[in-house]
Amino acid sequence: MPEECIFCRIVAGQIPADILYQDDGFLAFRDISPQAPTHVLVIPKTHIASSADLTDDHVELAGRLIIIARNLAEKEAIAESGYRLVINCRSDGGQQVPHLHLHLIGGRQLSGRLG
Ligand code: DGP
Repeated sequence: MPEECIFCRIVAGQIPADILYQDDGFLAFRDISPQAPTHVLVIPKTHIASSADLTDDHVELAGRLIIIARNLAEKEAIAESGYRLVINCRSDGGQQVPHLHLHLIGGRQLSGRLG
């Protein structure tokens, strides 16, 4: 675990977070700076810096990430109205925290703009 990684520190329990879900491999918690009524981050517990660092060995991990977000959308009661799943990657993608995370954003009408 990189000592300086904020999300690894949340996984280790060194930084508090509003945790909604966890299992052996994944953690989901509310974003500290929510952009919508529901804004949850789903992360693998293992440190993977970005989606650009995924390999063929991560097919199951990448799939689980989306399924966990899908299940949380049900729990948050936004599945029917809809939501957005976003992965920012590296500098041009606007990634601020270099630990792979999937944003689950919903609970209001989101803009059609992607960038
Ligand atoms: P991104 O730009 O995709 O790297 O988004 C990183 C998100 O992480 C951003 O929406 C704010 C959130 N975030 C940063 N630090 C913390 C933290 O310490 N706790 C929580 N819950 N969220 C954080």
